[in-house]
Amino acid sequence: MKVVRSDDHRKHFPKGELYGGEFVRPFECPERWEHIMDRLGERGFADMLNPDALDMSPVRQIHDEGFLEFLETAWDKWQKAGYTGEILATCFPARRMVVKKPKQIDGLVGYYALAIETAITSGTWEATQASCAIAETAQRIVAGGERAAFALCRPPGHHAAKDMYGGYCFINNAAVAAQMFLNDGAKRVAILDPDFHHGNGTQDIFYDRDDVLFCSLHGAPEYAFPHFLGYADETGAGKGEGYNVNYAMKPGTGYDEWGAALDDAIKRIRDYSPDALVVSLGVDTYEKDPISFFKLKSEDFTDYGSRIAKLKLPTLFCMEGGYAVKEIGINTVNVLEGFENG
Ligand code: OKP
Ligand code: ZN
Repeated sequence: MKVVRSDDHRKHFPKGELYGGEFVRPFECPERWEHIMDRLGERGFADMLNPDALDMSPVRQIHDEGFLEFLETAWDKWQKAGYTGEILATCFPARRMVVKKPKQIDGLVGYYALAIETAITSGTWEATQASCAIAETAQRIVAGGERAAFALCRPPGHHAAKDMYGGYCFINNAAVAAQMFLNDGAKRVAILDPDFHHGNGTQDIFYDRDDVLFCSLHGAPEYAFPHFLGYADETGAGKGEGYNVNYAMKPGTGYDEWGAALDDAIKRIRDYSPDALVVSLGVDTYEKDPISFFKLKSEDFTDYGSRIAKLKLPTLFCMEGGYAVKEIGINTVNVLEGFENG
């Protein structure tokens, strides 16, 4: 399958992430991308291309205009405020406060952030645009008739909501790609999100819609980031009722239980009979992932790739998380190979 990738991801590399009360080197780091590229090369994925220029029109269908303007101008405003560090939120509209958009940059950051670990730097907006352009280009490849394509997006996207960034995500690449399939004439699109974390952004974007089915397998919010969304009783609203499916699983969940949830999601997707499938491919379900608590082994990734292939749908894989950097390439490419041979 074709791989879309861009060196521009390197423009986003914050020095720090607030984790356990300390500034640590971010888990979401450029070497993740390098390891995936190396493994793709080793396994003969030779058909690699750079993305076309970003088309902002489907991005505007997914995200709020004020939010996009914020992402584009935040670094400038931060500089003008005289700050010398990276942009981090420090204050949020918490319970019983007023959710009105402030004018000053610290206020704006808190208004548009959903978490504090994710820094914005001078190159973040450029890298974010490149990441989304990758998803768009890969979508065009699949819409053009290829069985599948791999969008090696970095930064990831599934935590980015209509008007919020966080969890290392700024623009929701998978959601933009799903919207593009609909724009191209698809009646229905399914998004499967096997990343360890709940795809709160994708859920937010499509919650009241019946043209996108969203199925997420993730660490239960009682125990895992993003902590405040992702319960099983979140099933959609209005005409979207029934088109949001959350499989929230406990610490220590292994492949037997996880695979059973995947099979259920696959059945839901088959019953929905979509015209295309977008996979938010995070491999942080791996047993050695440093920030997650599922227990998948490397061979399980191959197996689940082949189960996804059984849907026989035009399929776009968008890269999301995975922080066991040494094994990220093996696990990611295992899914793609399982799919190709499945
Ligand atoms: C992004 B993606 C754990 C802190 C978690 C944020 C994780 C973002 C994951 N104690 N911090 O879904 O892989
Ligand atoms: Zn994740």
